[in-house]
Amino acid sequence: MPHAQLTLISHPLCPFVQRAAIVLLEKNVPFERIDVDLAAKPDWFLALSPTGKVPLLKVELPDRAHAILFESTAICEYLNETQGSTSLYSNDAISRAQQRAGVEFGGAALADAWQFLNAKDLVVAESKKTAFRDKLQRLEDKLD
Ligand SMILES: N[C@@H](CCC(=O)N[C@@H](CS)C(=O)NCC(=O)O)C(=O)O
Repeated sequence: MPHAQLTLISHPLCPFVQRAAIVLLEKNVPFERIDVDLAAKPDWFLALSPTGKVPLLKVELPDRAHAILFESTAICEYLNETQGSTSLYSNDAISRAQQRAGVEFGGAALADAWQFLNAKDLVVAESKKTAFRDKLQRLEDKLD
């Protein structure tokens, strides 16, 4: 497969961006990172992002037009499939399903945390805080 040039369009505090960055770093893949001010989204970013959210991954391949990927899970799956020969998922189908469920659960927890931190009113803040705490408790229980 030809070598892709990768650009991660990011925000320094976004946990969903961190997911993609972790996969890139784990796989030792060089990439460029561009941080966007989400409080004043630039026009070029709004033109690229179907949801107005980060992360985006720009994939430039020599033999085709560049692609813009969005949604951290899809970006991580793409990176896992295309970068290096070792998958970050288990070879065992049951474990793999459990890992994917963990990714889904983690996404919901990260969304609660982000919405809590960015809540504009107390009611939302309290409800997101409770939801985030509940999910952390489920993780604690699992660790026990
Ligand atoms: N489901 C998305 C969530 C991404 C997300 O919520 N990103 C936040 C920052 S952490 C964002 O860009 N928010 C900007 C906005 O909602 O306007 C993913 O997994 O990529």
